[in-house]
Amino acid sequence: MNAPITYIPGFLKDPDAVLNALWNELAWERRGTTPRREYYSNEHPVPYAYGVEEFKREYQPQPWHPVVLDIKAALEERTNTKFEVCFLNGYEDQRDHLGWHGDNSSEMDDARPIGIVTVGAERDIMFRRRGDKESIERLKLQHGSLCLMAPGMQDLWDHKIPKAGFSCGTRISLTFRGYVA
Ligand SMILES: O=C(O)CCC(=O)C(=O)O
Repeated sequence: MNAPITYIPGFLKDPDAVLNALWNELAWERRGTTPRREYYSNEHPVPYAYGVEEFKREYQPQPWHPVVLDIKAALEERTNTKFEVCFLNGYEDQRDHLGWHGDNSSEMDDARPIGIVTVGAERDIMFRRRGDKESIERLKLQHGSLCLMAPGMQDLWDHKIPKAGFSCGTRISLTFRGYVA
């Protein structure tokens, strides 16, 4: 793997409980034709915007779920890094997905890593250097795992969660990011 990531299987102690609590208890939003559910929390009371012009989307911060706060604390201890933002994606089945993008909006701190915690169905994540459509790398994100994307990576690399080529159940990703106030 050339992409600057660190993969840590078994990061969560009880991933089944996390999946059940978050799938059932969060006020998820599924917007229009967006092929997944979304939920955004930020310690700062500011909206998060991404995309441009007619593709621009804005999210108002939602209350922190205690389970998300516990995972945030464990991640901060493990990485010795503070994270102010968690963006959650809920994939209902194999059809839900997320296209190529970098998490490079200006309010997200590129000097800190981004942590993706996964619960539920095992799905692939793909990485490619921006502008290089040939050299795609894939990794399976297992139930309870952590994938750390290195500082600076979002300026050079894109990632995506493709549709799964097999039928599968629900998956949630929790993406922890640093916020530049
Ligand atoms: O679902 C995932 O694992 C990836 C999430 C992601 O790329 C994002 O929230 O920007």
